[in-house]
Amino acid sequence: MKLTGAEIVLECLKEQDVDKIFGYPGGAVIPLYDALYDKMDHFDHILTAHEQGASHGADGYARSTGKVGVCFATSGPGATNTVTGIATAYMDSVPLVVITGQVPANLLGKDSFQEVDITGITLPITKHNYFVKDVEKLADVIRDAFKIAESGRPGPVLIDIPKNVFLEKTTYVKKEVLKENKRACTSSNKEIIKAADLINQSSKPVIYAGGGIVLSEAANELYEFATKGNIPVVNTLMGLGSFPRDHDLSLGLVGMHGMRDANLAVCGSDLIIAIGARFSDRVIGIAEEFGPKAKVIHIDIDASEIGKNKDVDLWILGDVKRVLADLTDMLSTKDRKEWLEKIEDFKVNKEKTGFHAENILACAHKVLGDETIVTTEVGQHQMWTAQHFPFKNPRTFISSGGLGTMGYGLGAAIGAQVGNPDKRVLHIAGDGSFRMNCNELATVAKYKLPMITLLFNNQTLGMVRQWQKMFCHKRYAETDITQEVDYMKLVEAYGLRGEKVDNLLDLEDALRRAIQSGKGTVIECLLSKDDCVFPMVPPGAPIHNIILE
Ligand SMILES: Cc1ncc(C[n+]2csc(CCOP(=O)(O)OP(=O)(O)O)c2C)c(N)n1
Repeated sequence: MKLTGAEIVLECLKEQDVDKIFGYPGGAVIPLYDALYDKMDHFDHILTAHEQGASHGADGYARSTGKVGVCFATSGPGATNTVTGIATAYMDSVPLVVITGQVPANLLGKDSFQEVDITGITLPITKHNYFVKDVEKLADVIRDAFKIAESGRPGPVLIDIPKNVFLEKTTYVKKEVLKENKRACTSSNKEIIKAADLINQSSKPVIYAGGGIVLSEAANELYEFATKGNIPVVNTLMGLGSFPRDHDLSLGLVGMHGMRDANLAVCGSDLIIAIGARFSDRVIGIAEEFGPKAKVIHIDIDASEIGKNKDVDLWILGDVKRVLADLTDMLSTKDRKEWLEKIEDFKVNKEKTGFHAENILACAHKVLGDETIVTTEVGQHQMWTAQHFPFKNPRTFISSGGLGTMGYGLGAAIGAQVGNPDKRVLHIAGDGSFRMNCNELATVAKYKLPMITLLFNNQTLGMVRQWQKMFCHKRYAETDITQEVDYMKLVEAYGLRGEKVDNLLDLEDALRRAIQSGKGTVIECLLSKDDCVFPMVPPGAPIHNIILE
């Protein structure tokens, strides 16, 4: 069967079981959209307000469903608008396939209208990228791109296709996608036996659980492993939801804004078992003081992470799901009572009163429930959410960890809602982040998405202000964003529901009304600009150096 390049792209997406595409049309991809016009019975195309929103949408879709997110953009500015989304996905190991149009081959290298070297630009922020000059190669490139995006440590792949290649014809032969194992195990049984011995001998072990557990669908295996050995679990930002926060062994977030018991458990432990985590600087502070007396076992699928940020005593390369299952079989059952009691003493139980983030999040959890998918922007609201929303399930906390992208959360929430139409999606935003990409409210309205945004309006770029307060003698340079925008009018202009609240009772009512309405709703919560996120470890300090208030 002879098809155009554009038709081949769509057939190859079908081969991969893709039915949701986030994108935005333009000159170089007009042939692709023209082919899409005939395939609307199969594909749902989500037309965002901006290509950055499309890239974050594909990312939120991927993180919440475990599938590859797909994004289309035109050449030039369309392509460059996806760059932040691609970098965000790259830093957090999210599988994306981004397809960009390029100027026709005869105009390449001439500074043609909307010509930009997007493969050059995205080289350091993609797992791999392709420039397809020959329509004969197109189908296999797309198949390979999906394989690369999903296999091993996932990541974004970009395919740049000149307009003429979309229009040229060649024979297309459908290929079945083999359901092969995407994550191979490369370490031998010897390492796993050694690791089990170390764990069985340890009296003060800690599991340092990262996003690799979520990516490998290994939450059940982690649960079996931790509970059999009675080993406490600390989570990275990306690892939240991989272990139920309401379990006695869960110590929650570790690192710069980690819980006191989580940070002190790591510092006092004799064995750190790092699973699908990368010892990020925001977690470990000073590498040598992250568990100074501890041996370290590192389990990861990506060999390049071993020893990169922290020296380790033993490593196991492979799919954490399989490694954990094997390790659990060799684990002795222990109660580790003394160690767990010691950790209990590290806890701080200080309840906040009033309309504070902690209570707002508790209220949202009470009304919306455990199954809710929560996305955040970047800043104080993000850290409060990570600290206080009791995530129980993997793929329910969606946030830009590695790149820290303000403006990520609304697009990601749209992607999560599109991928999970029957689930509740809650987007938690700071006012600064919200302003960055609130244009995507148009997308929420267009597709009638019932998602709820909690807009934490503290009239400031709170996290930066907090650093200015703590480390710059309260010299608040350019962090005030006081009363400049009437968010309720803005929300109304997009045809969505808006409510403004300043107390917990009204918030609860507003949340219930939002659910009942089934309409996209923004609830603006009025907060004090002086609220700070604690605990906090100063940047560059060891993680036992905890400021509590
Ligand atoms: C795109 C981008 N620009 C700048 C920053 C630096 N930054 C980190 S947090 C923050 C303030 C965020 O303010 P807001 O969204 O209001 O959230 P809050 O901290 O008040 O909860 C800024 C400017 C960033 N992370 N991303």
